[in-house]
Amino acid sequence: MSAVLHSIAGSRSFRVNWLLHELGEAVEIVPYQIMDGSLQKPDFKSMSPARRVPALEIDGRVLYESGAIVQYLCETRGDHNLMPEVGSEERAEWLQWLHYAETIAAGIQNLNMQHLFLPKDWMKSPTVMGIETKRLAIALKAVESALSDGREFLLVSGFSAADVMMGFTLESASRYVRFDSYPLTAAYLRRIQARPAYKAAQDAEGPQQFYTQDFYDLPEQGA
Ligand SMILES: N[C@@H](CCC(=O)N[C@@H](CS)C(=O)NCC(=O)O)C(=O)O
Repeated sequence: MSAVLHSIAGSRSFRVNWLLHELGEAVEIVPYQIMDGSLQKPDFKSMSPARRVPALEIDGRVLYESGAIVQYLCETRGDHNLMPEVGSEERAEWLQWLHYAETIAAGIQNLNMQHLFLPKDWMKSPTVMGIETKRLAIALKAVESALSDGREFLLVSGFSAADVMMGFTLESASRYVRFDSYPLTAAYLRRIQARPAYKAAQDAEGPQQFYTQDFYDLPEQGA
């Protein structure tokens, strides 16, 4: 039986979708939208207590935290090079990148709320937007710095599931922070977007529907 991924196109569920494609695992995608109330339906709430995607039905269970799902898939699916073994030199670094993707994602989520989801301008805070943009820019420096030794992916040994956690996250970050100051990160993002499994996963979930601009500038202070 194929895995069933409850997903919003262009959201964190893309991590799971992409990893399943990298692993060559069959997946059925059930689409949701962030603002249409579909995440509040009883069937979905019983699978994901925070009412968020991804939720993955797999191996007779439901998992609902993207980093945990990525690690679970790496641990339960054989024949891949997506995870350094426990005790190996790169294991700690891999785990750190896996979870650091959520540090970056949390900043994006705060900016999504301000720029996209608060319906009235008076609800938005230019101060919060400015602070969160700065914090996101600072968090991105770790990625640029890691890539400065010439490595192609987050681990020196090559592509891994840490890149799967980070990849979509950087794509979203580039809507709020200009990557001109992060040239290595921009090139890294292009490398991972060129992977056949990344493209196949995008085709499987369809176009994202909440960003309507490539880049969101900060509002004028006092506007
Ligand atoms: N830490 C969780 C975060 C899940 C999450 O916040 N997902 C977002 C999409 S990227 C969501 O479903 N948001 C819906 C909402 O906040 O109502 C994970 O990585 O799975």
